[in-house]
Amino acid sequence: MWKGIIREYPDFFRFSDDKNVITIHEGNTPLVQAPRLAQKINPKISIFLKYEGLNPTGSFKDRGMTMAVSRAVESGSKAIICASTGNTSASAAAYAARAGIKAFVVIPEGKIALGKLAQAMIHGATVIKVLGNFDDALNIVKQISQEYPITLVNSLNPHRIEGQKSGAFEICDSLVGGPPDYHSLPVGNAGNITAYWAGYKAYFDYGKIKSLPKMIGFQAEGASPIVQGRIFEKPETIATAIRIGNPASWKKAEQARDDSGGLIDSVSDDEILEAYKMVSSLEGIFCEPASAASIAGLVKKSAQGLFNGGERVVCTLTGHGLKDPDNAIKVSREPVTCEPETKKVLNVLGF
Ligand code: AN7
Repeated sequence: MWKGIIREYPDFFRFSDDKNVITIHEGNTPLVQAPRLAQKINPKISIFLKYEGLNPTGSFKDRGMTMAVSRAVESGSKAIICASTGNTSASAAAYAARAGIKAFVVIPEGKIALGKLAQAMIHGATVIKVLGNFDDALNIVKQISQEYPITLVNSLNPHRIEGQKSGAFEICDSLVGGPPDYHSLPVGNAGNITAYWAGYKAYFDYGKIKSLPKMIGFQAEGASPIVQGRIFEKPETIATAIRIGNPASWKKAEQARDDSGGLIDSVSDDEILEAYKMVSSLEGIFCEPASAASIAGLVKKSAQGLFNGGERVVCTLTGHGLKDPDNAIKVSREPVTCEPETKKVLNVLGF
């Protein structure tokens, strides 16, 4: 049985006392080949989807949270705090519940997908909605964690990045033929692209792999500080998870991009929604809009001639589509209502 990333990768995640390990058996998510998607985007490349929506709280955040909360417990901390566009708060709330400690989460009012808010609430976190954006919330929790005995579990906490390296380990362990040529990710606070690159490099140094992928990251156009080289005071995008104007790991993401020979570009909300519908309708895999930025980016870069043919590309689908039912319903065909009669139903079916 899979025992969670800390216990599955003990060479990388060391704990002197196993009782401090707080886990909901995160990780071990499927790496699914996507031939119909590749056929549509570029038949000459192979696309694999790392379906992080299948983590315990439905996003990749659980990989970092198991580490951050375990280290917090190890150090005797009784409370954690984070700012969040939703998924970090859901994960923090769940792991705090599991650890029997308090969680305080600060979120931007009105800009959180419904499922994520429900998660933070049901796990018993104290949820504070600020009348501002994620960047405002992050500044507040940074200050509080510096002055009070509350552990910050945003990705400024280095244990978060440590744990998130495990996504790269799993890909290397399961992809036949070694690491991919390209790894595509959505970029918000820029922790995940930083963590994946660190994970690939750690596996390389450990002698587990012989090559490294190029990291390609995609921000939403209305929240693309790294692409534009300026802070966005008022970031806006339908992909609320990555509605971030001043990413905490900005410089580290640029380093991952440059060291790997990759790129960070932006995609429009329309391109994100198109990719969101494409992956769900062609592959049966439901991710949230922000996750689809990784696929929208492939569409854009493929059209611009990035690929020669034969490349293997992994896209991380960072969060589950069920987190954000409102957007799914908004972009889909309406159900048909009809009388409870076979004939009427057949009529709707076109028979
Ligand atoms: C689904 O929850 O920042 O570039 O506060 O939820 O590592 O920030 C979420 C980010 C991509 C971007 N996809 O990752 C938060 C938060 C999904 C996300 C990202 C997020 P980073």
